[in-house]
Amino acid sequence: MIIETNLTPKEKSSYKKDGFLVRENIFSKSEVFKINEALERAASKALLLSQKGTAYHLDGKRFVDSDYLTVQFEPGLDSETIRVIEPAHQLDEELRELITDQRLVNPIQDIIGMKLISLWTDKLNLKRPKEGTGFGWHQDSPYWVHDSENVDLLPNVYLSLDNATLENGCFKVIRGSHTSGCLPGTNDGTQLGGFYTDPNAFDKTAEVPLEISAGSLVFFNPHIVHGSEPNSTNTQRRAYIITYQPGGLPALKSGEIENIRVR
Ligand SMILES: O=C(O)CCC(=O)C(=O)O
Repeated sequence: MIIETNLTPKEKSSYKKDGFLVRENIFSKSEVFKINEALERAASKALLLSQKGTAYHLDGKRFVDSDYLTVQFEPGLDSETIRVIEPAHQLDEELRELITDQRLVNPIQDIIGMKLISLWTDKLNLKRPKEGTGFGWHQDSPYWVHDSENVDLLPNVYLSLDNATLENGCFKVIRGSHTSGCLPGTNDGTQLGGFYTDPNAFDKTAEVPLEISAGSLVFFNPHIVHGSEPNSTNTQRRAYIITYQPGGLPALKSGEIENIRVR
C-alpha cells in the first residue's frame, strides 16, 4: 500500500515560517504500545550498560558513557531514573526499524531537500511520573555545531509516546525563533549554562505548548528554541526524537554512516 506522507506545499511553507510542524495521530494506539515496549526494553538495556560505563556529573546530574552510548539520569548523585538515552536505536530492533518508517522519513526528505538522508542522532526522552525534570529553553544547534558542517540541515522529528499535556511537561517551542542561527547562551556560571539560550535573544510571548496525543509527530528545525516543564503528574511523558542529515555522512556519536532506506 502506498501511503502519501510527503509534505504538502502548505506544510512546507508553515515549517519554513514557524520552524516546526505538527502532524497529529500518525501512529495508531497499537503501534504506540509496541514502540513503548521497545522503549522500555531499550531503557532496561541502557541501565545495565550504564553499570559498567564511565560516570561523570554535570550541574548535579549523573551521565554515564558506555562506548558511544550516553545515559543521562535525573538529578541526584545516585539517581537510577533515566531521563535521556542517546543514541537508542542500536539497543532494540524495533527502534532500528522505526527510524526508517516513511511517515518520519518522507517529510524529512522534503525538509532537507534530498532523497538520500542519513541518521545524525536519536534520543529516548523519558519523563517519568512525578520525577521527570524539565529542560530549559535551548536550541539543539549549539550542541552540534562543532561536530557537523551541516548544522542547518539537521531536522528533528519528535514522536510523542504518551498524551502530552502542560501538566506532564509537554514539548514547547518558540514560534519563529529558528531564523537567526545559533543564538547566545546564558552565562550563569553553571557547567551547561552556555547551552541554554539567553532569554533576551528570543520572544517568550511566541511560546507554543504542544499538547499533542500519543502517536503525533512534531518536525522541528535544529535552530528553534524549545524546552519543557517537569512532569508533575502520575503518568508517563515519553518521546523519541530522531535527527537526520544529508546522506553519506557519519552519525554524531558512533561515527558510522547510517543511510536511511525507507521501509
Ligand atoms: O524534555 C523535553 O521534552 C525536551 C527535549 C529536548 O528539548 C531535547 O532533547 O533537545
